[in-house]
Amino acid sequence: MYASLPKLNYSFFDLEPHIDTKTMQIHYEKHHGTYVTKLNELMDRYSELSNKELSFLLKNINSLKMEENDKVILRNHGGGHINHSLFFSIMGPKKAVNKSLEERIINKFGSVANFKEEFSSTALNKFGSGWAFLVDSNGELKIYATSNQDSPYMNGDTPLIGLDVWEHAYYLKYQNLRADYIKAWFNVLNII
Ligand code: MN3
Repeated sequence: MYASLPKLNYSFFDLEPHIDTKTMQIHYEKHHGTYVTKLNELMDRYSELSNKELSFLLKNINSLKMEENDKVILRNHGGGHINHSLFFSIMGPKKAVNKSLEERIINKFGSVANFKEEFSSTALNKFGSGWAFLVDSNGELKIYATSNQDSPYMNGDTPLIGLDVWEHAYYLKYQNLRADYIKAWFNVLNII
């Protein structure tokens, strides 16, 4: 099996009241679970690529020896797996601050508050389903949004913080109020 659902370091209810238990459970077991299943089904047919890291496959997606419609599966489900693995790993009920990342953020954006403002605005203004990311782009920090499950690795960048703004990430609790979800999410983002 190429990929597996990474174990969470916390329980589904641990992010209450900011992220509700039901959303966490469905998001992790059903949504992330499906990305893993579909990615594995794909990679079963490309065993010659199964010794490569997923980040490598996404970065080199255009030059892979793979059918075009299978590249779409890799982009959507491989992207889905790698994006959600990051998303679930940077949240938690207790702070576990990454000091070096925080220092880089302050150097780049002036303060953590400034970073949050710019990141929130990017997440809020992403039209439709997608993600807001903080990435390392050749040593420089950048914030941008991607559509669907597109991964920053496809741009040659390394994602450091990712916020899922698909409606499945917040609709049960926040309905159409994406801004409220984004604001609440910073309470459970635990690495800064
Ligand atoms: Mn999601």
